[in-house]
This record gives sequence, structure tokens and C-alpha cells, in this order.
Amino acid sequence: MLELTVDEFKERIISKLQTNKSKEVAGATNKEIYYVIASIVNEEILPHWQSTKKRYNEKSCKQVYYLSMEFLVGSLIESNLLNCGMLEQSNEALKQLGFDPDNIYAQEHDAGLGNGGLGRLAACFLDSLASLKYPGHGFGIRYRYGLFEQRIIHGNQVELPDYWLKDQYAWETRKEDEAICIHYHGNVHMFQRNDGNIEFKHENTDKVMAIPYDIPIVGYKNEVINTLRLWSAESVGLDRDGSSEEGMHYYHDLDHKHSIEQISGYLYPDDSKYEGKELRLKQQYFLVSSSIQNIIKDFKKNHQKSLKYLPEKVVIQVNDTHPTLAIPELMRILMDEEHFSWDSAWEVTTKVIAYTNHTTLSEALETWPKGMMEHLLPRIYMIIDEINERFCKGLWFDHQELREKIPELAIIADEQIHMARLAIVGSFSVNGVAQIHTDILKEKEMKNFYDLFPERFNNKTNGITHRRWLLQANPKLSGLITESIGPQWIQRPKQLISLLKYSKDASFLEKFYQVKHENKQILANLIHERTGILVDDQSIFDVQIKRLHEYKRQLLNIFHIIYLYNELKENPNLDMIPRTFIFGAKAAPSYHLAKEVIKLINKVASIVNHDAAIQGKLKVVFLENYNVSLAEKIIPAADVSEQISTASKEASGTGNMKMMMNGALTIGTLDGANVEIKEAVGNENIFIFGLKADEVLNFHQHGGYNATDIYNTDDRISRILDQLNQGEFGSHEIEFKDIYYNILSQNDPYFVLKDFEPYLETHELVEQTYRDKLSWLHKSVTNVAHSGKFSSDRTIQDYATEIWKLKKQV
Ligand code: B1N
Repeated sequence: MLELTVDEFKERIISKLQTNKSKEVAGATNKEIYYVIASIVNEEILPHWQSTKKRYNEKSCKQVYYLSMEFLVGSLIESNLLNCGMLEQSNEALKQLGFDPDNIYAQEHDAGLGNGGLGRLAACFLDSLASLKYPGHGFGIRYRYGLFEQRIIHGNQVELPDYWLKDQYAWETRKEDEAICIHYHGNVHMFQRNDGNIEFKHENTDKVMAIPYDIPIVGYKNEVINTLRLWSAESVGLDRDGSSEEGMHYYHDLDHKHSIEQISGYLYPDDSKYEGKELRLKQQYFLVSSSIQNIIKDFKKNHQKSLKYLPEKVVIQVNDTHPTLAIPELMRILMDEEHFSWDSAWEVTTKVIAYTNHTTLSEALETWPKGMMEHLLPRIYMIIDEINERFCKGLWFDHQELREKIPELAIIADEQIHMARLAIVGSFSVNGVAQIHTDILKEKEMKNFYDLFPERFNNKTNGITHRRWLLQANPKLSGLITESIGPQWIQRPKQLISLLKYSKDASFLEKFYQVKHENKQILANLIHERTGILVDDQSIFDVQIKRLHEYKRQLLNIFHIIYLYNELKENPNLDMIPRTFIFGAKAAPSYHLAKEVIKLINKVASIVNHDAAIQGKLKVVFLENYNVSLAEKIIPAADVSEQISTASKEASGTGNMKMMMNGALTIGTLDGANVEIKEAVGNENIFIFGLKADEVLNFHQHGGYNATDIYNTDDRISRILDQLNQGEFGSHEIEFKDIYYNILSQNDPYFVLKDFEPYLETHELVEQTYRDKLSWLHKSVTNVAHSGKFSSDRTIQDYATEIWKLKKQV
């Protein structure tokens, strides 16, 4: 590990600026300084990247490949500096040269190649793999446009394209000589080979080149550099000079080139929702085919062995069903190109592929029309059809008790291909992402499959990298922690438990309070700069940051705020601790109701924040364009973490972990990983309310819930709903009627009204608790102390030993 002093770091900046830009420090822009810092980091990374690759090849160790349509890496400059052991020197050198390090690092555009939790999880996993010295890499798509940029205009969400590659991306290397060809459409011919076996040839295909761009994944101070390989779609040899003999061809070719480049054009902006668009299917196959071909090529190069030994050297984790075509693609290559029999190809495939499920929401479960698959990927379709035939035959003959259930189990049913069923049948491991989620998979959503393949099902509770989400994002708190318990927690986050010794120590608690307060002041400044809203840094910072979705119930939160406002209007002298409610959320562009909720939050904010009558006791802030970089600024300042999904709907959640690790107390339902947070911190250190998962599932199954009854009996609720219906929050009457009708005529599918009262009561308890400063701080420290379990290092350790059978490369 490079140990540069601050002076040496300064020298490097100065001399690089001179050689690269012929500039003096005084005349350099923030952007130029940013690129100089990135190039210093890259110089440090490069030799270790090469030696890591060499080591993996020479030792011919088993490697894991994480296939994901999303990697929400965010900004890398600070985490690369941190993991290279140069962050402190860089900060100090920049200050001494007259720059604000935050401004320099802010020059990097977030790589927003993901929607939310699923994509960010993939990024945290890569950080932990490298930091724990596991040979593990990511494969994804280099979308030219990441998740849209959100602007709030007159309270409405407006989407702008996120052209994140506008400036040269500092961390990628294009590897043109490792390009791979992908085939779509065409037809499949059957031949009889000389040995009598049948062979399939896929001909007259449309060809697309997949060009890899590699991003280094830096392990924490350990000289390990793994790789995130992102594929970009390009056309094959169509770079004309414009002097086409026939104009028609020229324009046809241009169209063709454009349609190919569309494959890696943009990220689909849906979170926990499925859209059956052909372009999305093309993207999925593009990711899968390029990655599987790459993996096989590397296996052949590094091991002079038959591919039947692939499972000894390779394991492929598919991140949700999105890359499930990896199963038929691996079958295709083994059979059509490597001449394996069906049975031996199946044996290899089902020992290599492992599948993670991230949701039980029915609207998120992927199915593809079989006609679309057959047309776009005829050979892949044939293989899926054969997998289905064999699976259904097996059920018919070996599981007579299941004969009636075959339509629910079949991979192809109702003219649709059911991707989760394909993923379960074609893999050796199926995991959920929190204990309660895995239990629901086993007992409800996938019960039939669990009965068939009980040994495949397992749980891997999600985690987050404590290096980014505590050490880097919250330097003040990490400094205090290290000062108190020493630095061991950085390598072993479970050691945060030593903080318990100080959880009643008045002088420590005072320092802890100061840290939170300073973080709140910083956030208050940011809020003021970005929105013009002045917030009281002594108020309770109550935070809900996540994608906007009905099941996440931002509506419950805003109903509570409207209730408080109504109370304050009636009694302005109400004795309450001032509250600042902070929201960050993007809605999928076509999700009407979600956009209405954003509008409602902004409308309520504009009324509440300007009403002098309530004496500043309530403030509502909606921060636009919530992304990884903004999360890093909000989370260290949170007092209260809102995790209020309808029980059973949130598979895990990871924002809940980020906030508890930074000392926020959770108000939440017994859903996802909240359940395990509660078990870790104890009931007294978390605020749990509302329906339980089995109650919700029971209502779904047997009915018995009537939202109108609650509307008719609870004045607080009818008042709020009537306010929405009568346009009290709108400039004209129709605004927010959709929310009103959705709740009353759809019978409140997410139980907002049902959980309203317990939510209110629990919030009162939150306030009472906050009044007792020492008690609050004690609970807050207790949360940090127990957050070690939620480091993604623990998660990756569990995947590595229980699923991947992977060894650390020490
Ligand atoms: O995955 C996260 C979990 O912590 C969240 O609870 C879960 O909601 C999230 C289709 C998804 N599930 N499904 C998706 C994303 C994009 C898409 O196109 C579905 N995201 C989750 C990590 O486990």
C-alpha cells in the first residue's frame, strides 16, 4: 500500500497538473483538480489490478460472477481514495492548496446505473468482495443514460435525461479487443452430425458487438482490485465515411446502428415493477450472452480442463430474475458449441447458477410472452421449452400429488415464460434477502417449489458497506468511534458492539450528541441552499428516503404530517418538539399515483413552511433528485428513520440499515430487515407499530378489512381525506382526488388507514423519548453498536461460505 505523506500528495498534484495541463495550481479549475486526483488514484490502482488478475489466474481459484442489470455505484472518487488509504492525505493536501475537498469530489457525476436498493446492494457487494479478498466480479450494462435526473417544478416531478458520460468517466477502460458478438433473431436449423447426434445451428442472425468497459473495484487497504465489467452495444463494422454508393443503404444503416446502440441506451426506470418491453428483453440477453461467453472464454484460457469442471471454478449469482437467461444461454453454449449432451449440460448449468429473489410483489414478477422470446431468441426459446417439458414430465410422473398444480408450476404457461420458475428449476440455490422474506417465499409465494426443492432455499439477509456508509459518509461519527473503541471496527464491524460500554457514559454521549448536531447543521445548510427553506437544527430530523411506491407508504407519513398541521392550526401553542420531515424519492415516470404523492408532499410543504401561525414547529422538505451522493449527506443527520412499508411487502430494505448505523432510531413495521434490526437492538431501542405480515396476508386472502368503516369512524382520517377531495391542498378541486378515490374505492390496498392510529401513537412515543435527551442518545448509540451485523461484509461472508464455496485469496 502506497503511503504518501500530505506533502508528497501535494507534490503529485502540482506536478501532474503541470505535465497534463501545463497549469499552475492557482489557475486550475475544480474539474481539472478532480481529474488530477483521479489519475493519482488510478496510478496506484493499476499495478495492483494487474497483480490481482495474475494471482487469480495463477492460483486458478474459483471465482464468483455477480450478474446484474443494475450497479448503483454512485461516485467513486472518495471511496477509491479511502480504500487506497489516501483519503486523509488527499483532503489535507487539497485544503493546503486552497481547495475544498468536497467541491473537488463533487465534480464526479454519480454513476446512476440502478434504480434503488437492488442496484445499490450490488455495488455494496462488490466493495465487500474486494475488501474481504474474495475473487468476485460484477457484470452489468454500461447504459449511456442512467436513472433520470429529477426536478421538482411547481411541485411536480419532471424527468431529465441523465447523460452521465458527458465528461470523460475517470474510472473506466475500454477493452475493444475483448469484444463479444451477440446474436438475435434468425432461424435455427437441425443437422445430424457424423456421430449421429443432432446439432443445432442458429443462422441469419442480427449481430451486435458487446464492448467491455472495466471499472476497478478497490478493496480496503489490501491491494486487491477486482473488476466490474460493463458491456456497451455497438454495431458490427458499420463505420462508414458517408460516401455510400446508395443513399438508401446509408440511411438504413444509420437506423440499424441507432437501434443497436439503443440496447445499452438507457436504464429502465422501474423499481419493483415489471414491464414487458422487447428492448428490455434484448438488454437482458445482451448482458447474459456477453457475460457467459466471457466466463467460458476465461475458463478455457485459465484451466486446461473440460467444461464439465466449470462448477469447480465458477459460480454465477443472478441478481433477481433479470439475468435468468443465463440458464438457457449456458445450456446453449455447452450443447451447441461444446457438444455436451443435454444431461451433462444440465448438470453443469444447475451447479453453476444461483438465484437471488428480491421481491414477492406480483407486479414485479417477470414473465415474457413466448412469441416475443421465440422471435427474438429462437434457440434460447427452444431450450427453455425443453427445460419446461422435462420439468413438467418429471412432475407428472414423479409427483402425482402435484399433477393438478402443474399450470402453477410450469415455466411456460398461458403463453408466458415465467422467469422466477425458470430460475428456481435451473439453479442450485434460491435465496431471499431477509429472514421474513425468505420465510414468505418458502411458506407462501414459492411454497410448491420449496416442497419440491427444499435444499435449494436459503436466506441471506442484505447488508451495506460500512466503509462507504459510516467511515466515509460520516467522518465525525467514525472519528468519535475510533477515538473511543479503537480502529478495529473498520476491519471487523461487529466490534462496534464495544460502543455499548459508552452507551451510558455522559461525556461520550455529549460528544455523540455534538456529532449528530453538527451533521444536522450541515444538512440544514444544504437544505437552505437547495430549497430556500430554513430548518431548525434543534428540531427532530425525521427522514424517509427511498423510491416512491404505494407499498412504501410515503402517504402514511404525509397523512401524519397533515394531522399534526391540523392539530397545530387548532392549537398553535401545542407543546411539541419541532419536527423537520425530510423526503427524497423518485417515482417511475409512468406511475401516476406515485407522482401524485410527490405533488402532495410538495403542496403540504409549501403550505406548512409558510404558515407563521404554527411558529416553525413543523417543516417539510422534499429534496429533489435523491441519489447515492445525496443519501450520503442526509443519512448522517437523521434522527428518525421511517421504514413504514405495509408488512410483507418490503423484501428487506437497506436504507433502514444505513440510518441505524448512523444512529437514527427506526419507526417501522415488522417488515423486511426491520425485524432483524429489532432483534439486534431490542424492542426498547426501536419503534415498531402496525399490522404484522401474517395479518396483512390474511386480509389479502380472506378479506375482512373495510377502509370505509375507518373513514366513517375516525374524524382525524375523514378530515384529511376530505381535505384532499375538496381541494384544500390544491389550487383547484380535482387535485388529489385520485389519492382519495384510490384509498376509498380500492379499499386501501396498502392499509394506510388501518395503520394510521398506531402510527400516530408511536410517533407520540418517539417524541416523548426524544424529550429525554440521555435516553434518546443511549438508544441511538445502542443502534450503532448493533449495526455490525448489517455490514455487507457479513452478508458476503455468508454467500461465500454457504452458497459460493469460495476461498479468500490471502
Ligand atoms: O431489492 C432490495 C431490497 O432491500 C428491497 O426491499 C427490494 O424492494 C429491492 C425490478 C426490482 N426488489 N425488486 C427490485 C428492481 C428493479 C426492477 O426492474 C425489481 N428491487 C427490489 C435489495 O435486496
